[in-house]
Amino acid sequence: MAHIQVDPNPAMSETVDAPAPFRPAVDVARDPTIVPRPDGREATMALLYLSRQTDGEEWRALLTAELPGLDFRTPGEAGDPAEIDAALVWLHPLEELAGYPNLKLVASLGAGVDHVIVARRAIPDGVTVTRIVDPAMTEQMTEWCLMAMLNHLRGWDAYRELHRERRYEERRAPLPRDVTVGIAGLGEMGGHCARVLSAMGYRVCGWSRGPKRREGVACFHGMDRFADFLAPCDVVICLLPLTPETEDLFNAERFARMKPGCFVINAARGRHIVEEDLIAAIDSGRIAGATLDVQRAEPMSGDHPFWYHPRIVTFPHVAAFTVPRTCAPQIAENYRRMRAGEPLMNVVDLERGY
Ligand code: NDP
Ligand code: OXD
Repeated sequence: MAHIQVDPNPAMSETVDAPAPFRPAVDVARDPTIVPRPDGREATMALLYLSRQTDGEEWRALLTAELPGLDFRTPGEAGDPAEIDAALVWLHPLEELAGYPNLKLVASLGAGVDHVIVARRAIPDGVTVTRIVDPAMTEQMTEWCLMAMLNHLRGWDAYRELHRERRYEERRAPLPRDVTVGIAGLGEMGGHCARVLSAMGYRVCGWSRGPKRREGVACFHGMDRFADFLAPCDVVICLLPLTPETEDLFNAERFARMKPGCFVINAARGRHIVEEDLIAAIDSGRIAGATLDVQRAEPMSGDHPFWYHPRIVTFPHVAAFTVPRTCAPQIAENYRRMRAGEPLMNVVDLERGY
């Protein structure tokens, strides 16, 4: 999920290097390329905040501190569409972007950009789309995946039950070296998770689109190696972007070929999994259970079977938050670069879809 207004864990600030205050080399309050407005008013360009999740005031404060003179607008302040040259977006209908003739940058406030890609037709040609890449977010994701995996491997639910029943009983847990964890997606999130799990002694394999070499990770790539990647896994963690190739990837056929007793963790997007196939695979005993941070429809309806399944735990898309404090510098820097005509960071390949 993308976005919090209040840092959920202020203690984290000690572990994240504060970037040096950003010094703009261009005056973001004025753009000499802008043609004067017909009414004679001085034209300035503005960054528009479009998110359903927060009112944007925290981003306004952080970004205007980074870029003095920045004209930051929320939808109620949008004004003349010709004055908008950048949009900061999260889970907001993006069709209106088609009406912004001078738009140059669409910055996703999340790491995932499927919410932008679905509205691609509304984004004028030549507009650059960027996403968040932030170590503070990556660390949260690895932490969440570890939590989900260890709860399963070390029998947290079973011990809770025993505790409630005041029963003092041992349950065996496998050694890390005997557990194979498969990570689908070896990018920013998956790559970090693979490194950490490998350092902890797990057997780690990873799957990506193109070939990779990662120390301590058995790397597979391409759709034709997906089954080979899955076959030995005791735990599978999905950290893929949602694209036409990765939608419905985990379906009945794939579950049937997975190692009996495999545990499924999804922290990417709900649409990677055919939900009824997952339930059937768990009910049949093939799959041990699942921890799912994401679902096909969020929030899930009240009668969604996941709520009632004893071997499925859901989370409300909270594995890794976008922390405005750690992400504002990269957004500000990209806005400055865009104004200066310099190459941007964390650019999304719209053809590839991530
Ligand atoms: P990256 O773009 O850095 O990495 C994506 C990885 O997936 C790459 O290794 C890529 O392969 C691989 N991949 C893409 N398509 C395919 C394919 N068809 N077959 C095999 N591998 C493929 O993304 P991030 O790691 O930053 O983020 C991953 C996803 O996590 C996001 O897109 C988002 O949906 C989700 N996310 C969820 C959050 C939450 O709170 N639940 C928070 C943040 C992100 P290659 O390296 O070869 O290109
Ligand atoms: C995010 C995402 O960044 O889910 O939160 O993509």
